[in-house]
Amino acid sequence: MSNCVFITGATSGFGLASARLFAQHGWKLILTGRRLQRLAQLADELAEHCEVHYASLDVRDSQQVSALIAALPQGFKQIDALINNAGLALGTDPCDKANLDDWHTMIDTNVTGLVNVTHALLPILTEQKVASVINLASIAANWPYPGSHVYGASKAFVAQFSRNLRCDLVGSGVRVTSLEPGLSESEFSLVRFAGDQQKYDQLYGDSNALQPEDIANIIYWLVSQPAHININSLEVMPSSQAWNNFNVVKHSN
Ligand code: NDP
Ligand code: 8X3
Repeated sequence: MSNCVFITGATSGFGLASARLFAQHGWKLILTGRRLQRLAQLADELAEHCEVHYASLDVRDSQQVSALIAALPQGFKQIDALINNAGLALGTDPCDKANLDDWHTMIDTNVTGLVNVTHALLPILTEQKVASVINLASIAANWPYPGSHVYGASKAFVAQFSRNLRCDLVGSGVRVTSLEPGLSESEFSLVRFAGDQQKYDQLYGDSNALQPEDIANIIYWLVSQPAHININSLEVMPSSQAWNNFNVVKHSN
């Protein structure tokens, strides 16, 4: 019987690349995201490799999450891996110029949404002999940078939530990983820059950023580890990225 993976945010970037990779390996896919048409196209593309179930889902809505899981069709009720990937950053302005609605949206999606999906799927995951939860945190969970404020803090939640889940799930067969990527080229920055293609091109041009396929490979590797191994956290940057100096502001009289 094939394994089954549940992916949030499968319409783009890491989630979409993971769907393609897991399909190549013959996994059953449960693909979710808000853009239903993209999910339908992806399901069409992958149907020759594997069985696919897809459904529109806004992770912020806990009732939608539980209704979707209660309505999973036969053959998709046993889930071996959850990729908690749906998430976003909005804006790069400093905290005193940031928009409060953007802060709420990031918290609602990256924190509440991830918690909603995890809580709803844990009863299924813990029924499996071996299962994996891969939570998409970020380098922003570990390292501060200007303009990261709520985004980075929401990802720090994801990283710590992952460790705390491990404490309760130890011995259950459910492994949990906080995956913490750095600069990666996807629609992520188009969303963050409110669709500004020029800013997007400036950020990624010649940067040799990580690609969604790189992250998908890492996710597949994590999930494929033998049952006795739990990778607690994995931080990954492109070789072209590193930390910068501490900032010192000098005041002259
Ligand atoms: P993309 O913007 O390409 O993909 C984000 C996905 O999240 C989309 O499929 C989107 O689907 C989904 N999503 C957003 N909001 C919701 C919501 N409310 N409900 C359901 N789905 C939602 O970004 P990436 O693939 O790059 O990012 C994936 C994850 O990785 C995010 O959590 C991000 O924070 C994290 N990350 C990204 C990095 C990067 O540099 N790109 C680096 C480190 C971490 P839809 O709009 O159809 O709902
Ligand atoms: C995305 C990586 O550095 O833009 O999580 O915060 S970063």
